[in-house]
Amino acid sequence: MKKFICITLLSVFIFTVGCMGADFTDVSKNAWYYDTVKEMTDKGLLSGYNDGSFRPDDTITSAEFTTIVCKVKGVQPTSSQTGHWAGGYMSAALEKGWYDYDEDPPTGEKYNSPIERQLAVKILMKALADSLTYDYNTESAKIKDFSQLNGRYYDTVLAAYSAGIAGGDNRGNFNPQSSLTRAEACTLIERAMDKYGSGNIDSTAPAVVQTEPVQPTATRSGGVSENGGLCVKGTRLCNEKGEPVVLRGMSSHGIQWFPQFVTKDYIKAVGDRGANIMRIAMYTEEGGYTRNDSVKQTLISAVDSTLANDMYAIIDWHILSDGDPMKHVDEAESFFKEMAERYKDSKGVLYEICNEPNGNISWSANVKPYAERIIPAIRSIDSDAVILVGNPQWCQDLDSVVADRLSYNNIMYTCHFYSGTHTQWLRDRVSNALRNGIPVFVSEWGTSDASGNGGVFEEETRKWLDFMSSNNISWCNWSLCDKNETSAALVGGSNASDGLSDSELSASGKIVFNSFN
Ligand code: IDC
Repeated sequence: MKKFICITLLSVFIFTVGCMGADFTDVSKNAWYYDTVKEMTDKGLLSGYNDGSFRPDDTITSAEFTTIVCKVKGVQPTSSQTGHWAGGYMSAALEKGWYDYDEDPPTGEKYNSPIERQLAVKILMKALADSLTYDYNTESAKIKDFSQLNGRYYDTVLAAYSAGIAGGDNRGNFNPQSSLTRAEACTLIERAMDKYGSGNIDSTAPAVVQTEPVQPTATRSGGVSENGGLCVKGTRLCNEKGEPVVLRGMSSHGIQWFPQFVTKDYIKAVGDRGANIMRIAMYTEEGGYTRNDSVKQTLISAVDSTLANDMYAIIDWHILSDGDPMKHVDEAESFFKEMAERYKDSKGVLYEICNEPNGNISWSANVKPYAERIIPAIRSIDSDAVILVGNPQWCQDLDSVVADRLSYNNIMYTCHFYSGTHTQWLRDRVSNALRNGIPVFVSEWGTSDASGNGGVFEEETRKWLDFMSSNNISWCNWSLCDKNETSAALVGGSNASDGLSDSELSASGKIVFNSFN
Protein backbone atom coordinates (compact mmCIF):
# COMPACT_ATOMS: atom_id res chain seq x y z
CA MET A 1 0.00 0.00 0.00
CA LYS A 2 0.87 3.71 -0.03
CA LYS A 3 3.29 3.21 -2.88
CA PHE A 4 2.82 6.89 -3.50
CA ILE A 5 4.57 7.69 -0.25
CA CYS A 6 7.89 8.08 -1.91
CA ILE A 7 8.39 11.21 0.09
CA THR A 8 10.90 10.81 2.82
CA LEU A 9 10.21 10.78 6.50
CA LEU A 10 11.17 14.21 7.70
CA SER A 11 10.77 16.49 4.75
CA VAL A 12 7.08 15.89 4.46
CA PHE A 13 5.85 18.13 7.21
CA ILE A 14 5.82 21.07 4.87
CA PHE A 15 2.96 19.43 3.01
CA THR A 16 0.66 19.00 5.94
CA VAL A 17 -1.63 21.93 5.30
CA GLY A 18 -5.08 21.38 3.88
CA CYS A 19 -8.57 20.45 4.94
CA MET A 20 -9.15 18.45 8.09
CA GLY A 21 -9.67 14.72 7.94
CA ALA A 22 -12.97 13.35 9.10
CA ASP A 23 -11.41 11.17 11.77
CA PHE A 24 -9.00 13.38 13.66
CA THR A 25 -9.25 17.10 14.03
CA ASP A 26 -5.57 17.53 13.26
CA VAL A 27 -5.06 15.01 10.48
CA SER A 28 -5.68 16.67 7.16
CA LYS A 29 -6.94 14.54 4.27
CA ASN A 30 -4.05 15.94 2.27
CA ALA A 31 -1.48 14.99 4.86
CA TRP A 32 1.07 12.49 3.63
CA TYR A 33 0.28 10.30 6.61
CA TYR A 34 -3.53 10.48 6.39
CA ASP A 35 -4.04 6.94 5.02
CA THR A 36 -1.39 5.44 7.21
CA VAL A 37 -2.73 6.97 10.38
CA LYS A 38 -6.22 5.89 9.43
CA GLU A 39 -5.13 2.37 8.76
CA MET A 40 -3.09 2.08 11.94
CA THR A 41 -5.86 3.47 14.12
CA ASP A 42 -8.53 1.40 12.35
CA LYS A 43 -6.51 -1.68 13.18
CA GLY A 44 -6.48 -0.53 16.80
CA LEU A 45 -2.70 -0.39 16.88
CA LEU A 46 -2.73 3.05 18.43
CA SER A 47 -5.38 5.56 19.26
CA GLY A 48 -6.08 9.23 19.13
CA TYR A 49 -6.80 11.44 22.10
CA ASN A 50 -10.07 12.18 23.84
CA ASP A 51 -10.25 15.66 22.39
CA GLY A 52 -10.48 14.17 18.90
CA SER A 53 -6.89 14.91 17.96
CA PHE A 54 -4.20 12.50 16.87
CA ARG A 55 -1.20 14.75 17.49
CA PRO A 56 0.78 13.42 14.51
CA ASP A 57 3.75 15.65 15.24
CA ASP A 58 4.19 14.64 18.86
CA THR A 59 7.21 12.48 19.48
CA ILE A 60 6.61 8.83 20.22
CA THR A 61 8.10 7.34 23.35
CA SER A 62 10.06 4.19 23.70
CA ALA A 63 7.16 2.54 25.58
CA GLU A 64 4.58 3.53 22.99
CA PHE A 65 6.60 2.42 19.99
CA THR A 66 7.58 -0.92 21.52
CA THR A 67 4.02 -1.63 22.65
CA ILE A 68 2.69 -1.08 19.15
CA VAL A 69 5.26 -3.48 17.74
CA CYS A 70 4.34 -6.06 20.41
CA LYS A 71 0.75 -5.63 19.45
CA VAL A 72 1.51 -6.11 15.75
CA LYS A 73 3.22 -9.38 16.56
CA GLY A 74 0.61 -10.47 19.10
CA VAL A 75 3.30 -10.59 21.79
CA GLN A 76 1.88 -10.70 25.30
CA PRO A 77 3.36 -8.70 28.16
CA THR A 78 5.56 -10.56 30.62
CA SER A 79 6.03 -9.70 34.24
CA SER A 80 7.65 -6.43 35.15
CA GLN A 81 8.25 -4.67 38.42
CA THR A 82 8.51 -1.18 37.03
CA GLY A 83 4.90 -0.25 37.65
CA HIS A 84 4.92 1.35 34.21
CA TRP A 85 1.86 0.75 32.06
CA ALA A 86 4.08 -0.70 29.31
CA GLY A 87 6.50 -2.51 31.62
CA GLY A 88 5.24 -5.95 30.59
CA TYR A 89 5.59 -5.18 26.89
CA MET A 90 9.04 -3.68 27.36
CA SER A 91 10.25 -6.78 29.16
CA ALA A 92 8.66 -9.05 26.55
CA ALA A 93 10.49 -7.16 23.80
CA LEU A 94 13.72 -7.32 25.78
CA GLU A 95 13.33 -11.06 26.28
CA LYS A 96 12.79 -11.47 22.55
CA GLY A 97 16.05 -9.64 21.88
CA TRP A 98 14.41 -6.81 19.95
CA TYR A 99 16.58 -4.46 21.95
CA ASP A 100 19.34 -4.90 24.48
CA TYR A 101 19.39 -4.26 28.20
CA ASP A 102 21.60 -1.17 28.02
CA GLU A 103 19.49 0.50 25.34
CA ASP A 104 16.53 0.83 27.66
CA PRO A 105 17.21 -0.75 31.05
CA PRO A 106 14.15 -2.28 32.68
CA THR A 107 13.95 0.39 35.35
CA GLY A 108 11.26 2.18 33.41
CA GLU A 109 13.21 5.42 33.52
CA LYS A 110 13.57 5.80 29.79
CA TYR A 111 10.24 4.31 28.82
CA ASN A 112 8.62 7.73 28.57
CA SER A 113 11.52 9.25 26.65
CA PRO A 114 11.38 9.75 22.90
CA ILE A 115 12.75 6.69 21.16
CA GLU A 116 15.77 7.23 18.91
CA ARG A 117 15.16 6.53 15.25
CA GLN A 118 17.98 3.99 15.07
CA LEU A 119 16.55 2.05 18.01
CA ALA A 120 13.01 2.20 16.65
CA VAL A 121 14.17 0.75 13.36
CA LYS A 122 16.10 -1.97 15.16
CA ILE A 123 13.09 -3.03 17.23
CA LEU A 124 10.86 -3.02 14.20
CA MET A 125 13.22 -5.03 12.02
CA LYS A 126 14.07 -7.53 14.73
CA ALA A 127 10.40 -8.07 15.36
CA LEU A 128 9.10 -8.25 11.80
CA ALA A 129 11.84 -8.93 9.24
CA ASP A 130 12.39 -12.57 8.46
CA SER A 131 16.03 -11.85 7.63
CA LEU A 132 18.29 -8.82 7.51
CA THR A 133 19.58 -8.61 3.95
CA TYR A 134 21.33 -5.69 2.28
CA ASP A 135 24.32 -4.71 0.26
CA TYR A 136 26.50 -2.69 2.59
CA ASN A 137 27.99 -0.40 -0.04
CA THR A 138 24.73 0.36 -1.78
CA GLU A 139 22.70 1.08 1.34
CA SER A 140 25.34 2.92 3.37
CA ALA A 141 25.92 5.22 0.39
CA LYS A 142 22.27 6.28 0.63
CA ILE A 143 22.74 7.60 4.15
CA LYS A 144 24.50 10.93 4.14
CA ASP A 145 24.99 11.00 7.88
CA PHE A 146 26.03 7.35 8.02
CA SER A 147 28.92 8.33 10.30
CA GLN A 148 26.37 9.31 12.98
CA LEU A 149 24.90 5.84 13.03
CA ASN A 150 26.04 3.69 15.94
CA GLY A 151 27.65 0.52 14.60
CA ARG A 152 25.30 -1.72 16.54
CA TYR A 153 22.47 -0.53 14.29
CA TYR A 154 24.18 -1.09 10.90
CA ASP A 155 22.47 -4.41 10.29
CA THR A 156 18.95 -3.37 11.02
CA VAL A 157 19.07 0.13 9.55
CA LEU A 158 20.74 -0.95 6.32
CA ALA A 159 18.29 -3.81 5.94
CA ALA A 160 15.43 -1.38 6.52
CA TYR A 161 16.80 0.94 3.81
CA SER A 162 17.22 -1.97 1.46
CA ALA A 163 13.62 -3.08 2.08
CA GLY A 164 12.31 0.45 1.49
CA ILE A 165 11.08 0.74 5.06
CA ALA A 166 13.33 3.54 6.29
CA GLY A 167 14.39 6.55 4.27
CA GLY A 168 16.25 9.76 4.82
CA ASP A 169 15.08 13.34 5.04
CA ASN A 170 15.23 15.76 2.15
CA ARG A 171 18.94 16.15 2.68
CA GLY A 172 19.52 12.44 2.67
CA ASN A 173 20.13 12.24 6.39
CA PHE A 174 18.71 9.46 8.55
CA ASN A 175 19.21 11.41 11.80
CA PRO A 176 19.77 8.21 13.77
CA GLN A 177 19.70 9.80 17.18
CA SER A 178 16.72 12.04 16.60
CA SER A 179 13.24 11.31 17.79
CA LEU A 180 10.36 10.03 15.73
CA THR A 181 6.91 11.58 15.43
CA ARG A 182 3.73 9.58 15.83
CA ALA A 183 3.00 9.98 12.13
CA GLU A 184 6.48 8.82 11.18
CA ALA A 185 6.23 5.85 13.51
CA CYS A 186 2.94 4.86 11.86
CA THR A 187 4.60 5.03 8.46
CA LEU A 188 7.59 2.96 9.46
CA ILE A 189 5.49 0.29 11.10
CA GLU A 190 3.00 0.13 8.30
CA ARG A 191 5.68 -0.23 5.66
CA ALA A 192 7.20 -3.08 7.64
CA MET A 193 3.78 -4.72 7.99
CA ASP A 194 3.22 -4.39 4.25
CA LYS A 195 6.56 -5.91 3.51
CA TYR A 196 6.66 -8.73 6.05
CA GLY A 197 3.02 -9.20 7.02
CA SER A 198 1.66 -8.59 10.45
CA GLY A 199 0.00 -11.89 11.21
CA ASN A 200 -1.77 -12.03 14.49
CA ILE A 201 -2.42 -8.50 15.71
CA ASP A 202 -3.52 -8.67 19.32
CA SER A 203 -6.72 -6.72 19.45
CA THR A 204 -6.98 -7.07 23.22
CA ALA A 205 -3.74 -5.17 23.86
CA PRO A 206 -4.03 -1.49 24.77
CA ALA A 207 -4.35 0.94 21.90
CA VAL A 208 -1.40 2.68 23.52
CA VAL A 209 -1.75 5.21 26.28
CA GLN A 210 -4.63 7.44 26.79
CA THR A 211 -3.01 9.58 29.41
CA GLU A 212 -5.64 12.27 29.10
CA PRO A 213 -8.42 12.05 31.65
CA VAL A 214 -11.41 10.28 30.16
CA GLN A 215 -14.22 12.74 29.52
CA PRO A 216 -17.81 11.63 30.01
CA THR A 217 -19.72 11.21 26.78
CA ALA A 218 -22.95 12.04 28.63
CA THR A 219 -23.48 13.53 32.06
CA ARG A 220 -25.75 12.11 34.72
CA SER A 221 -27.24 13.34 37.95
CA GLY A 222 -24.98 12.63 40.89
CA GLY A 223 -22.13 11.88 38.51
CA VAL A 224 -18.55 13.07 38.32
CA SER A 225 -19.29 16.13 36.21
CA GLU A 226 -21.77 17.29 38.83
CA ASN A 227 -19.83 16.44 41.98
CA GLY A 228 -16.22 16.69 40.84
CA GLY A 229 -13.31 15.42 42.91
CA LEU A 230 -14.25 13.77 46.20
CA CYS A 231 -12.91 14.40 49.67
CA VAL A 232 -13.68 13.24 53.20
CA LYS A 233 -14.82 15.63 55.92
CA GLY A 234 -15.36 14.12 59.34
CA THR A 235 -17.08 10.83 58.60
CA ARG A 236 -18.76 12.09 55.42
CA LEU A 237 -17.82 11.63 51.82
CA CYS A 238 -18.09 15.05 50.14
CA ASN A 239 -18.01 16.50 46.68
CA GLU A 240 -15.58 19.06 45.35
CA LYS A 241 -17.51 21.89 47.00
CA GLY A 242 -17.35 20.13 50.36
CA GLU A 243 -21.03 19.13 50.30
CA PRO A 244 -21.90 15.62 51.52
CA VAL A 245 -22.63 13.02 48.84
CA VAL A 246 -23.74 9.41 48.92
CA LEU A 247 -22.68 7.12 46.08
CA ARG A 248 -24.52 3.90 45.30
CA GLY A 249 -23.80 1.35 42.66
CA MET A 250 -22.58 -2.11 41.77
CA SER A 251 -19.40 -4.05 42.22
CA SER A 252 -18.34 -6.22 39.34
CA HIS A 253 -17.70 -9.87 40.05
CA GLY A 254 -14.11 -10.92 39.32
CA ILE A 255 -13.33 -9.29 35.99
CA GLN A 256 -11.21 -12.27 34.96
CA TRP A 257 -14.46 -14.23 34.83
CA PHE A 258 -17.13 -11.68 33.90
CA PRO A 259 -15.57 -8.98 31.71
CA GLN A 260 -18.72 -8.83 29.57
CA PHE A 261 -20.59 -6.92 32.28
CA VAL A 262 -18.03 -4.10 32.58
CA THR A 263 -18.18 -2.81 29.03
CA LYS A 264 -19.05 0.80 28.33
CA ASP A 265 -22.56 -0.06 27.18
CA TYR A 266 -23.30 -2.34 30.08
CA ILE A 267 -22.06 0.16 32.65
CA LYS A 268 -24.20 2.78 30.93
CA ALA A 269 -27.23 0.54 31.40
CA VAL A 270 -26.47 0.33 35.12
CA GLY A 271 -25.94 4.09 35.36
CA ASP A 272 -29.17 4.73 33.50
CA ARG A 273 -30.94 2.85 36.30
CA GLY A 274 -29.56 5.22 38.91
CA ALA A 275 -26.14 3.98 39.96
CA ASN A 276 -23.40 6.58 40.09
CA ILE A 277 -20.48 4.36 41.02
CA MET A 278 -18.96 1.10 39.79
CA ARG A 279 -16.45 -0.95 41.70
CA ILE A 280 -14.13 -2.90 39.45
CA ALA A 281 -13.02 -6.01 41.34
CA MET A 282 -9.62 -7.14 40.18
CA TYR A 283 -8.70 -10.32 42.02
CA THR A 284 -5.04 -10.72 42.84
CA GLU A 285 -5.25 -14.53 42.93
CA GLU A 286 -7.63 -17.04 41.34
CA GLY A 287 -6.56 -16.18 37.80
CA GLY A 288 -6.35 -12.49 38.64
CA TYR A 289 -3.61 -9.86 38.45
CA THR A 290 -0.69 -11.87 39.82
CA ARG A 291 -1.54 -14.78 37.54
CA ASN A 292 -2.59 -13.14 34.31
CA ASP A 293 -1.33 -9.85 32.92
CA SER A 294 -4.32 -9.21 30.70
CA VAL A 295 -6.58 -8.67 33.73
CA LYS A 296 -5.06 -5.25 34.26
CA GLN A 297 -6.12 -4.21 30.78
CA THR A 298 -9.65 -5.35 31.50
CA LEU A 299 -9.59 -3.22 34.63
CA ILE A 300 -8.27 -0.16 32.81
CA SER A 301 -10.87 -0.48 30.14
CA ALA A 302 -13.63 -0.93 32.74
CA VAL A 303 -12.47 2.12 34.71
CA ASP A 304 -12.30 4.19 31.53
CA SER A 305 -15.77 2.98 30.60
CA THR A 306 -17.10 3.95 34.01
CA LEU A 307 -15.61 7.42 33.75
CA ALA A 308 -16.91 7.81 30.21
CA ASN A 309 -20.35 7.19 31.70
CA ASP A 310 -19.81 10.00 34.21
CA MET A 311 -19.74 7.54 37.11
CA TYR A 312 -17.23 7.16 39.92
CA ALA A 313 -14.94 4.14 39.66
CA ILE A 314 -13.38 2.15 42.49
CA ILE A 315 -10.19 0.34 41.57
CA ASP A 316 -10.44 -2.68 43.84
CA TRP A 317 -7.27 -4.70 44.60
CA HIS A 318 -9.32 -7.76 45.38
CA ILE A 319 -7.28 -9.81 47.81
CA LEU A 320 -9.25 -12.74 49.18
CA SER A 321 -7.58 -16.15 49.24
CA ASP A 322 -4.26 -14.38 49.84
CA GLY A 323 -5.50 -13.23 53.28
CA ASP A 324 -2.59 -11.03 54.28
CA PRO A 325 -2.29 -7.94 52.05
CA MET A 326 1.46 -7.99 52.69
CA LYS A 327 1.68 -11.12 50.55
CA HIS A 328 1.56 -9.03 47.38
CA VAL A 329 2.63 -5.66 48.74
CA ASP A 330 5.32 -5.12 46.09
CA GLU A 331 2.93 -5.87 43.25
CA ALA A 332 0.30 -3.69 44.89
CA GLU A 333 2.70 -0.80 45.17
CA SER A 334 3.71 -0.86 41.53
CA PHE A 335 0.13 -1.45 40.42
CA PHE A 336 -1.24 1.49 42.38
CA LYS A 337 1.58 3.77 41.25
CA GLU A 338 0.75 2.90 37.68
CA MET A 339 -2.94 3.53 38.26
CA ALA A 340 -2.23 6.81 40.06
CA GLU A 341 -0.07 7.95 37.16
CA ARG A 342 -2.82 7.06 34.77
CA TYR A 343 -5.75 8.53 36.71
CA LYS A 344 -4.17 11.37 38.66
CA ASP A 345 -6.04 13.96 36.62
CA SER A 346 -9.36 12.11 36.78
CA LYS A 347 -11.79 13.26 39.41
CA GLY A 348 -13.77 10.06 39.41
CA VAL A 349 -11.34 7.41 40.66
CA LEU A 350 -11.22 5.96 44.19
CA TYR A 351 -8.58 3.43 45.17
CA GLU A 352 -9.51 0.42 47.31
CA ILE A 353 -6.17 -0.94 48.33
CA CYS A 354 -7.10 -4.32 49.85
CA ASN A 355 -10.49 -5.91 49.47
CA GLU A 356 -10.71 -8.23 52.44
CA PRO A 357 -7.77 -9.01 54.67
CA ASN A 358 -8.47 -12.26 56.51
CA GLY A 359 -6.83 -15.18 58.27
CA ASN A 360 -4.30 -15.04 61.03
CA ILE A 361 -3.48 -11.35 60.77
CA SER A 362 -4.27 -8.14 62.62
CA TRP A 363 -5.00 -4.55 61.74
CA SER A 364 -1.98 -3.09 63.53
CA ALA A 365 0.58 -5.71 62.52
CA ASN A 366 -0.42 -6.38 58.91
CA VAL A 367 -3.06 -4.18 57.34
CA LYS A 368 -2.02 -0.83 58.76
CA PRO A 369 1.66 -1.25 57.76
CA TYR A 370 0.46 -2.30 54.31
CA ALA A 371 -1.70 0.81 54.06
CA GLU A 372 1.24 2.91 55.22
CA ARG A 373 3.18 1.66 52.21
CA ILE A 374 0.48 1.90 49.57
CA ILE A 375 -1.18 5.19 50.55
CA PRO A 376 2.02 7.29 50.34
CA ALA A 377 2.86 5.58 47.04
CA ILE A 378 -0.48 6.66 45.59
CA ARG A 379 -0.40 10.08 47.18
CA SER A 380 3.06 10.86 45.85
CA ILE A 381 1.44 10.84 42.41
CA ASP A 382 -2.26 11.50 42.98
CA SER A 383 -2.17 13.70 46.06
CA ASP A 384 -5.83 13.98 46.97
CA ALA A 385 -7.70 10.89 45.78
CA VAL A 386 -10.03 9.17 48.22
CA ILE A 387 -8.53 5.86 49.33
CA LEU A 388 -10.58 3.01 50.81
CA VAL A 389 -8.81 0.77 53.30
CA GLY A 390 -9.89 -2.72 54.28
CA ASN A 391 -9.49 -4.37 57.67
CA PRO A 392 -9.24 -7.92 59.06
CA GLN A 393 -12.02 -10.50 59.23
CA TRP A 394 -13.21 -9.66 55.73
CA CYS A 395 -13.67 -5.98 56.68
CA GLN A 396 -15.54 -6.41 59.92
CA ASP A 397 -12.77 -5.49 62.34
CA LEU A 398 -13.66 -1.83 62.62
CA ASP A 399 -12.98 -1.87 66.37
CA SER A 400 -9.25 -2.27 65.69
CA VAL A 401 -9.38 0.70 63.34
CA VAL A 402 -11.07 2.80 66.01
CA ALA A 403 -8.21 1.97 68.36
CA ASP A 404 -5.40 2.68 65.91
CA ARG A 405 -6.45 4.79 62.95
CA LEU A 406 -4.30 5.95 60.05
CA SER A 407 -3.04 9.51 60.04
CA TYR A 408 -3.81 10.47 56.42
CA ASN A 409 -6.69 12.59 55.21
CA ASN A 410 -9.27 11.54 52.57
CA ILE A 411 -9.30 7.96 53.85
CA MET A 412 -12.38 5.84 54.35
CA TYR A 413 -12.50 2.44 56.00
CA THR A 414 -14.50 -0.33 54.42
CA CYS A 415 -17.14 -2.48 56.05
CA HIS A 416 -18.43 -5.49 54.09
CA PHE A 417 -21.57 -7.37 55.01
CA TYR A 418 -23.71 -10.21 53.68
CA SER A 419 -27.25 -10.07 55.03
CA GLY A 420 -27.55 -13.80 55.73
CA THR A 421 -24.43 -13.79 57.91
CA HIS A 422 -23.82 -10.32 59.29
CA THR A 423 -26.55 -8.68 61.27
CA GLN A 424 -27.13 -6.16 64.05
CA TRP A 425 -23.78 -6.83 65.70
CA LEU A 426 -21.99 -5.55 62.62
CA ARG A 427 -24.25 -2.53 62.32
CA ASP A 428 -23.34 -1.79 65.93
CA ARG A 429 -19.66 -1.85 65.02
CA VAL A 430 -20.31 0.57 62.17
CA SER A 431 -22.22 2.90 64.51
CA ASN A 432 -19.40 2.74 67.00
CA ALA A 433 -16.85 3.54 64.28
CA LEU A 434 -18.89 6.53 63.10
CA ARG A 435 -19.26 7.79 66.67
CA ASN A 436 -15.50 7.66 66.92
CA GLY A 437 -15.02 9.69 63.77
CA ILE A 438 -14.11 6.78 61.49
CA PRO A 439 -15.50 7.33 57.95
CA VAL A 440 -17.08 4.11 56.66
CA PHE A 441 -17.70 3.05 53.07
CA VAL A 442 -19.53 -0.22 52.34
CA SER A 443 -17.64 -1.05 49.16
CA GLU A 444 -19.13 -4.55 49.04
CA TRP A 445 -22.29 -6.10 50.40
CA GLY A 446 -24.62 -8.88 49.39
CA THR A 447 -28.20 -9.95 49.92
CA SER A 448 -26.99 -13.56 50.35
CA ASP A 449 -24.91 -15.21 53.05
CA ALA A 450 -21.16 -14.73 53.14
CA SER A 451 -20.58 -17.48 50.59
CA GLY A 452 -22.27 -15.33 47.97
CA ASN A 453 -25.13 -17.81 47.91
CA GLY A 454 -28.16 -18.65 50.06
CA GLY A 455 -31.13 -16.39 50.67
CA VAL A 456 -32.05 -13.87 49.38
CA PHE A 457 -32.28 -12.49 52.93
CA GLU A 458 -34.67 -9.71 52.15
CA GLU A 459 -35.71 -8.65 55.63
CA GLU A 460 -32.16 -8.26 56.88
CA THR A 461 -31.20 -6.58 53.63
CA ARG A 462 -33.91 -3.96 54.23
CA LYS A 463 -32.52 -3.31 57.68
CA TRP A 464 -29.09 -2.77 56.23
CA LEU A 465 -30.37 -0.52 53.43
CA ASP A 466 -32.25 1.62 55.96
CA PHE A 467 -29.24 1.72 58.22
CA MET A 468 -26.90 2.81 55.41
CA SER A 469 -29.39 5.34 54.20
CA SER A 470 -29.88 6.96 57.59
CA ASN A 471 -26.13 7.07 58.15
CA ASN A 472 -25.38 8.42 54.66
CA ILE A 473 -23.13 5.49 53.86
CA SER A 474 -22.07 4.97 50.26
CA TRP A 475 -22.17 1.43 48.93
CA CYS A 476 -21.55 -1.02 46.11
CA ASN A 477 -23.43 -4.29 45.83
CA TRP A 478 -21.86 -7.68 45.04
CA SER A 479 -22.18 -8.40 42.20
CA LEU A 480 -22.92 -7.44 38.63
CA CYS A 481 -22.85 -10.85 36.99
CA ASP A 482 -25.11 -13.73 36.03
CA LYS A 483 -23.38 -16.50 37.97
CA ASN A 484 -25.63 -19.11 39.48
CA GLU A 485 -25.46 -17.71 43.02
CA THR A 486 -28.06 -15.60 44.80
CA SER A 487 -25.81 -12.57 45.26
CA ALA A 488 -25.62 -12.20 41.45
CA ALA A 489 -27.77 -9.28 40.32
CA LEU A 490 -28.49 -10.87 36.95
CA VAL A 491 -30.26 -14.08 36.04
CA GLY A 492 -28.23 -16.84 34.42
CA GLY A 493 -27.65 -16.42 30.71
CA SER A 494 -28.23 -12.66 30.70
CA ASN A 495 -27.13 -11.24 27.39
CA ALA A 496 -24.46 -8.64 28.04
CA SER A 497 -24.56 -7.16 24.57
CA ASP A 498 -28.15 -5.92 24.43
CA GLY A 499 -28.48 -3.80 27.54
CA LEU A 500 -30.17 -4.73 30.79
CA SER A 501 -33.85 -5.60 30.79
CA ASP A 502 -36.10 -5.92 33.87
CA SER A 503 -36.44 -9.63 33.27
CA GLU A 504 -32.68 -10.01 33.53
CA LEU A 505 -32.59 -8.75 37.13
CA SER A 506 -32.46 -11.54 39.69
CA ALA A 507 -34.36 -11.38 42.99
CA SER A 508 -31.29 -9.75 44.50
CA GLY A 509 -30.81 -7.45 41.53
CA LYS A 510 -34.40 -6.20 41.82
CA ILE A 511 -33.94 -5.14 45.44
CA VAL A 512 -30.58 -3.54 44.75
CA PHE A 513 -31.49 -1.70 41.57
CA ASN A 514 -34.55 -0.25 43.32
CA SER A 515 -32.30 1.17 46.03
CA PHE A 516 -29.91 3.32 44.02
CA ASN A 517 -31.93 6.49 44.44
C1 IDC B 1 -17.23 -14.84 45.87
C2 IDC B 1 -18.03 -15.05 44.62
C3 IDC B 1 -17.96 -16.47 44.20
C4 IDC B 1 -16.50 -16.88 44.07
C5 IDC B 1 -15.78 -16.61 45.37
C6 IDC B 1 -14.30 -16.90 45.30
O1 IDC B 1 -19.36 -14.63 44.84
O2 IDC B 1 -18.63 -16.66 42.97
O3 IDC B 1 -16.44 -18.26 43.78
O4 IDC B 1 -15.90 -15.23 45.70
O5 IDC B 1 -13.68 -16.14 44.35
C7 IDC B 1 -16.48 -11.68 49.73
C8 IDC B 1 -15.47 -11.45 48.67
C9 IDC B 1 -16.02 -11.85 47.32
C10 IDC B 1 -16.83 -13.11 47.42
C11 IDC B 1 -18.06 -12.78 48.25
C12 IDC B 1 -19.05 -13.94 48.38
O6 IDC B 1 -15.01 -10.11 48.65
O7 IDC B 1 -14.92 -12.03 46.46
O8 IDC B 1 -17.24 -13.47 46.14
N1 IDC B 1 -17.63 -12.34 49.55
O9 IDC B 1 -18.44 -15.03 48.99
N2 IDC B 1 -16.39 -11.32 50.98
C13 IDC B 1 -17.46 -11.79 51.64
C14 IDC B 1 -18.27 -12.45 50.74
